[in-house]
Amino acid sequence: MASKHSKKSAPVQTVKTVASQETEVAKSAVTTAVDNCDCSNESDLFKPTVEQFKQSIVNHLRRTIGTSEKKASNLAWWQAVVYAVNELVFERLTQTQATHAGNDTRAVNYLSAEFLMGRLTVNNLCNLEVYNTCKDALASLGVDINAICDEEPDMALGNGGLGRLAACYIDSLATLKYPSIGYGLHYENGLFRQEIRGGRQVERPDSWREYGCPWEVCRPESVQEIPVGGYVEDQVAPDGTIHKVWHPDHIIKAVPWDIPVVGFRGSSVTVLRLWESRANEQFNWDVFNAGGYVDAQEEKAASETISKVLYPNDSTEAGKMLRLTQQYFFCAASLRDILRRYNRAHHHDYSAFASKIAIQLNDTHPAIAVAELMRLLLDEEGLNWDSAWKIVTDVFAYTNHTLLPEALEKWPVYLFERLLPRHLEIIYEINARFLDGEVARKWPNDNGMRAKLSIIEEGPCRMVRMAHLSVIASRRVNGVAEIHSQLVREQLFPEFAQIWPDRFCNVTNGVTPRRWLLACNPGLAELYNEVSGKDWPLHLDSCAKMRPFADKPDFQKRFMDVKYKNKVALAAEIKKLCGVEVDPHAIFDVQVKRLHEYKRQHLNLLYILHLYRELLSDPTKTIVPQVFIFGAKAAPAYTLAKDIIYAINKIGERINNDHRIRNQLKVVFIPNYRVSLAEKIIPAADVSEQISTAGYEASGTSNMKFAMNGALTLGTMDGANIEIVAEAGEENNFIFGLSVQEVQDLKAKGYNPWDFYNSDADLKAVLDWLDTDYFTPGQPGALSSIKRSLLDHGDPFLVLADFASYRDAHKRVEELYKDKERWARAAIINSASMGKFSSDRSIEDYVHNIWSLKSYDVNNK
Ligand code: 26Q
Repeated sequence: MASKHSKKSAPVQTVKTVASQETEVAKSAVTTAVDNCDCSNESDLFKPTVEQFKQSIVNHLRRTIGTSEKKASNLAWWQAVVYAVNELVFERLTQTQATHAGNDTRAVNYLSAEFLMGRLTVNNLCNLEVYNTCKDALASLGVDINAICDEEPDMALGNGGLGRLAACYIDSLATLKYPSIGYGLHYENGLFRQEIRGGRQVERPDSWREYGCPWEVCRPESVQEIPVGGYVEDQVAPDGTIHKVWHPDHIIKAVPWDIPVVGFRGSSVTVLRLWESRANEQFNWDVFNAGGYVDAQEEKAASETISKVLYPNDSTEAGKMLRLTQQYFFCAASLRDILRRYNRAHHHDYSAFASKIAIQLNDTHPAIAVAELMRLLLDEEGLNWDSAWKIVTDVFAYTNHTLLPEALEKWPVYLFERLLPRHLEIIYEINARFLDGEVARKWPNDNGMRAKLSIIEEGPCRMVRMAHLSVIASRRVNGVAEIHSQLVREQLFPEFAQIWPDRFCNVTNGVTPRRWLLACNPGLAELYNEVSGKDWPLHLDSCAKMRPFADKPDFQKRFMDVKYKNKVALAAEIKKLCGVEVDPHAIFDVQVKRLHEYKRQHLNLLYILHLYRELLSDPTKTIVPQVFIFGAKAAPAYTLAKDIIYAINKIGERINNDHRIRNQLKVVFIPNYRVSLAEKIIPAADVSEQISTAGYEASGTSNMKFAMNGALTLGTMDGANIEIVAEAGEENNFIFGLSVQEVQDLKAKGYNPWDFYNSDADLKAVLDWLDTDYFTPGQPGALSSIKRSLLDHGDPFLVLADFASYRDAHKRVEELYKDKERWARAAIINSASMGKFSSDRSIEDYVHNIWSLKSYDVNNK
């Protein structure tokens, strides 16, 4: 497959061209491999034989990378595999783009500051149904596919749920053949790599493309120039009209890198376009000529800083100029790209713009795009305000992902004045028209309401409220689970919902079953192939066909054998990463997610302490062996979250080495939790901990992944947990704790954590334990901050209020686990009931309720 002419690629981070699409091999053969990944001949896509794939890999190894089979490192083998896969992908990409251009299709542009893609190799091989072809090809060369695929760094260009959701949606958009593109930032450093030293989190840079990323292609022909700073001049035209002229003081170059995302069975390819910031040499040249060599270098460094690093917070980073610059930078570049493509067909006639373009704002991070599109239409394209505003409000839609007040983005006005003076004027104008229009009509002369709904928050430091801007400019505003959408409508934006009742809707999140079942759990995928037929990754509802098997002992055994094998594999990984021996027969109880007080990892920890105390107080006591598995990164400045990580590690250390409890309890913290680890952990879980305070977790998405893979949910009635247990049955899961309403009532009444501390001896004992040096010998008080937050600081997330109920739920877990048949039955029913949580269903909801897209079969010729 490799072209005779394919060049040896230059080493690191250089511009790379697409490998030649010329193929040396005939396009006649079909794959010889049969298994769950390479299962169908459904697609019209060319599939190489094992021999052809082998040749392609070897050719790339020799000619693209410049090494030989004898000398090649695992990294080189991996690169060669990627280049071989790319030949299949790029051809499909070209066909997809030609189909869309030929039909002048309407497309969605998904704007997101984060895309947490993880690794792409196994996923792409599975989606192209050539995994086994590749495995056999490599085996015939004496190379193990697992070792090769483990070389791939994660693309960790996101913090957590929101970023991974964007990645799942791109996968579904490609699979469902909807014209679409993802736009984001090409961070040089993704989310930090977490090391644990002495039990504490240490952050290290993650340079995911240190040795180049063979999936991405630079597109120099689509570079954009992005102005920033400066001032606005009012120019009066002869007819008296005022023209706004922005004189920026910097121009930054936006360089696009494309990552093709291939749909299942190669249905179509969607592009993820990530913008890298570079200095504008031309612009700098003037400074240089004026004798400002050092200034020019400084400016170059400043420009290139923009896409250097992903902010590692999953809530807020208040008032950081660089963060606002990042947001503006990628939105401005993306909008120019959108306009350029639109104008190729429409020649600056904007009458069809809103019928061709939908733009989705993934939270408020890209909200500045609203002002930028207005600016482009008004100042550069010469539209009047009303026409421009009509277009904007027809095009944008906004997804809210959080109710936490501190996570609602606000930017100081003074930052806008410095960075985006013209955008600030436009925001003022949008605001004035809104307050004097909709607000004045509904609440005449009500200054309180004006202040409440204004985009500008008044005060000593005036702020721009990005959520208000997003709601006002969007045709749809959606939450990410039923309960969350209800709270968005009723509690976060009630007045906006009064003005525009039809604007608010729900789209419950989903996850791609290709990555989160087919690719990460081949054993279970094989069972689904048998029971549901091989199309289940496209129609996850068909997994319901497994439900009748839930009562059959032989099927239960097969299902639990798959789980057991996955647990054995995870146990080996835990040994490797943590040095802790765990028994795969024990309950694997897992909580993996960002560390946040509202997610309540410390509630889990309090229960572990309680269980440990029980074991110590009665040395003869026998329990079902349990392994508590954690994975979590904390925002680097979030001290309490880091203290909780420290506590998990220190408590784990003590428990794991305490022979008195006879290995009945183990606690492991797996460092550097990320997508590729999730793919190993989730298929091995028995219990999925989803224990946020009700009303705080917008949706959660790992809850869906766990249930799909046959874990039982131990959770609160929060986010998508509610919908998950509605599908899978409360009786097959362990629901506990206060409901959203009860949380609100308790808070309204005045919650006093001391009441719980004083009335529950058990709870008191475990909290007091934290003040001793039992877990941190010689350092009493090293874990006290957790206790303080729960008592002196008011326990804002009601950990103590839910403790007793959580403890009871855990006892139910133990009881059920003793009954192998009933547990197996519940696990099967959970997995078989997750059809709703395929991201394909979510995307269809977006398409029907928000985007109005048509899908297009991609021509293969
Ligand atoms: C904001 C400003 C400055 C710096 C960072 C940020 C920032 C970055 C990331 C704010 C929020 C995030 C991420 C939020 C997030 O991941 N939310 C989660 O979204 C998931 C997908 O909808 C939900 O399932 C989770 O419930 C929600 O917490």
